[in-house]
Amino acid sequence: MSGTALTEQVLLSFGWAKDAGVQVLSGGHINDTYLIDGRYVLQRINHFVFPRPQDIIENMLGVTGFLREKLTARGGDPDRDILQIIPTADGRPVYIDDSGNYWRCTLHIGGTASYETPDSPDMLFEAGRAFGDFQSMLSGYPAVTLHEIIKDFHNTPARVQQLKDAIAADPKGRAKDVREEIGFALGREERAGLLMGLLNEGKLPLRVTHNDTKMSNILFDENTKKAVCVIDLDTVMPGLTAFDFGDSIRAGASTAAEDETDLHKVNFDLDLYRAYTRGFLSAAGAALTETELDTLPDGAWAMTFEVGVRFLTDYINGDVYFRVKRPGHNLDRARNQFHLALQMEERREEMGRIVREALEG
Ligand code: GN1
Ligand code: MG
Repeated sequence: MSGTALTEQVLLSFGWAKDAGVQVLSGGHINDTYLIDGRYVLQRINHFVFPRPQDIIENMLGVTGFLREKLTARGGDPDRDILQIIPTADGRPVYIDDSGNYWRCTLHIGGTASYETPDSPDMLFEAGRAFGDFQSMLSGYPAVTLHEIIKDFHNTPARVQQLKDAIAADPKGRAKDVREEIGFALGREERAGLLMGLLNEGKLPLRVTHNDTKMSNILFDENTKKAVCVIDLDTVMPGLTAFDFGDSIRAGASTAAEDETDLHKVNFDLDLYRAYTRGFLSAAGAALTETELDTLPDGAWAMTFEVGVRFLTDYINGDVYFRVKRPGHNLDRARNQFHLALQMEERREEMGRIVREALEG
């Protein structure tokens, strides 16, 4: 998706000067993000991906307000520990420009940094603790009041169906070049249906989840390397614990970035997995059911496989969803994630054992 130029009108609407300092931040694959005067994070919400940006704002206001109270009550620093929406000069939570773009601003949290991959197992422990804490703090939030931001976001079988639709349409004639990857994906349909099956049978509870729990969605204190704040609340909505746990593992327990093309460098690291699992369960373990605990490793596999399916689908569709920086970028990402998913299949038993060991402390 190409960016939409940040106009003077947008800057003025938030009460900033026309010549405010604008720095482009390019971490995410979806929204356009800018740092203004080193103090504010301004984002244009991608309304191709998020057809109802207003719903994101409403979810975010509800959830951040709730978390602020919780954090304040336990003596935290709500200006640092949770995102804060900065309203426009006329007091609205979002600015809608003449072309219908939604612009949202949050306070930049100084002295922090985000990381694609962890520096150490301790950092992964911290990430686990932060996302576990996020989820357990929100366990009292009325999930039914949240909008479902993207329908079937982590419904893996629905994602496989979208791949099949892309193969059938094949708008760029690319399907013939990726037979092996397609075979990998379609050969795993049964496994892909496990979590949604348990949800539908009432064996897994629906919770308030973050749904994009990669490492880079946590801000760490630059000095202490402690997790400070969970960011990117765009996809907070009802979901499964296994989604949040799993997405972190896919992104954090790999020894390489998700678009690394040298697959020898892409390894599922059990020490990193253990560190995250310990952190996550230290904060959320007591609240989880036996079935949730049993299926955490399946969540790791499902999120890895699923995003691989989504990257492959987008490659076949002509790169219309995820931002790409080079030809074949989405295909590289898909291969990388499938490689990782395969390693998780081979280590499924050990992954389960580590969950149990982590619970024992
Ligand atoms: C997208 O934009 P970003 O980087 O926060 C995507 C996630 C994927 C992720 C893969 C709304 O997240 O689901 O896991 O890329 N977000 C959306 O890096 O589709
Ligand atoms: Mg995101």
